Amino acid sequence: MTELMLDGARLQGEMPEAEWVGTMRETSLGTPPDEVRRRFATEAYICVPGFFSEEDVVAVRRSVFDTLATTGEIRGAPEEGIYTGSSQRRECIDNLDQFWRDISEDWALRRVTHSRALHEFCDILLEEPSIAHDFVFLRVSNYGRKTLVHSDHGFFTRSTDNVITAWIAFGEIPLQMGPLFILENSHKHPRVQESIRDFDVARDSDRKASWSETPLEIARQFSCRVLTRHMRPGDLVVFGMKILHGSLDNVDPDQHIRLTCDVRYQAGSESRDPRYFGPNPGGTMGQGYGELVGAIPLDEAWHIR
Ligand SMILES: O=C(O)CCC(=O)C(=O)O
Repeated sequence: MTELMLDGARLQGEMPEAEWVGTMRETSLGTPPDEVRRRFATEAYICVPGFFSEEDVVAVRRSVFDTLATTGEIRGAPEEGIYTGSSQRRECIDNLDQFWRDISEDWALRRVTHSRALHEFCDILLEEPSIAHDFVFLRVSNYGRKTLVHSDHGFFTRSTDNVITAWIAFGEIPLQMGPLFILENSHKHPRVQESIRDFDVARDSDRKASWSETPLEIARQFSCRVLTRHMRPGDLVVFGMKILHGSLDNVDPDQHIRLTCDVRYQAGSESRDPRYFGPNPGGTMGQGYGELVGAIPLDEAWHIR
C-alpha cells in the first residue's frame, strides 16, 4: 500500500486534509474466494491491482485515443492521451451518438470489459454465474472533470438488486488525474438507505442521483473517510449498488486524460433490465450511447444526473 500524495489532489476544488482521506484496501489476485466475498460483504468494494494485463490496457488506449486524435482532441503520441484543449468532434463527426457507440463497442475494449476473467471474478462476488450488461460507460475525463457523489442503485436496480459495478483503469491515474473514490462504509448509513428508497433516476426526473454536498462535506457528516488510491493500468475496483462514490478532480497540469470504463455485472438467473442488454441498448434514459458523458466533445460541459 502506497502513501497518498495529497498535495496535488482536489475534491471539487478542495485540497483534502489527511484526516478525511485513506487508501483503498487492496485485494491481491490470489486471495481465496471466501475472503474476497467476506471483504465485499463488509466493505462493499474490492480493489484488485493489476487485474488486467498492460497489453490489454495499451490496446484500449490506442484504439480510443487514435479515434479521438481524428477529432482534434488529442495531441502528440495518441497512447499518451494528452488533451489539445479543444475539439472538432462536432465538425468532423456526422452522428455523435453513433461515434460513441462505435468506440464503446470496440473489440479491444470489450475483450476487457467482457473478459472471462472478469466474469469469473464477478461469479465469486455474486455467488452464481454472472452476466455482464452490454451497455458500458467509457469515460474520457480531461482537465476539470469530476464525477459527483452518488450511488449506483437508482440507475441499475430496476430489475434486480443483485448487481455490481466493475470499474477499470486504462492507464496511470495519480490523484491529480481524478481517480475513483468511495466513501468508506457509506452503504450502511441511514441517509444513504433513505436516499435510494424508491428512487429511479430515469423515472424520478425531479431528483438527481448526484448529492449536492462535496465528498469532504459528506465525509465529515458521516465521520468516514474518502478512500482512493493512485490507480495503475489494469486496476479493477468492484463495488456494490449502495456505496457512495465519485471521482477526484482531474487537475493534471500536463493535460493527461483519465481513461476508464465502468460496466455492470449481475446474477445471471435474475431478470434483466432491457435498457442495458441487447444489440441496441437504450441506456438509463433510453437515448443510447449518445446520452453518456463520453459522447460529449471534450471542450463542452458534462450534464449532471
Ligand atoms: O469513474 C468515475 O468518474 C465514476 C464512476 C462511477 O460513478 C461508476 O462507476 O458508477
